[in-house]
Amino acid sequence: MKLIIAIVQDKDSQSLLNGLVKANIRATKLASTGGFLKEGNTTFLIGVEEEQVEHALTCIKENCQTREQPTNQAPVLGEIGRFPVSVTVGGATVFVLDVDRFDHF
Ligand code: 2BA
Repeated sequence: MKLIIAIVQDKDSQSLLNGLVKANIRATKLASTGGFLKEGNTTFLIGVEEEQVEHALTCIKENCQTREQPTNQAPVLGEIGRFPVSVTVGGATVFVLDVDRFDHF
């Protein structure tokens, strides 16, 4: 079994959840906060059998898009102070982990 951890933008979370449910893939949705932008994002925990991993990743790719987001977290420019620039966020940051043991009581 594998555990997929997917960090996505809040704007994509509902369509991803719908896509996963439609694909009969179980998931848990957690509220999270990005360390850089310090803004809300959504983390999905998705437990799947190995043969479902690619299907789940396709579902994530299809439902999550990249967006430009303004930030004032850029490096300080001398005396001018922080300068608002934009960063490209997402579609999704994904980790696929081996699961040693899975119990469902
Ligand atoms: P944030 O940490 O809020 O980062 C938002 C976006 O800011 C990132 O998008 C990236 O474009 C930019 N960014 C992040 N750190 C940066 C830095 N040190 N310098 C310049 N730009 C930086 P994504 O890469 O798509 O990441 C989206 C969210 O995924 C992140 O939100 C964070 O919550 C999570 N994430 C990304 N990489 C991660 C990792 N290696 N471990 C854990 N979480 C990660």
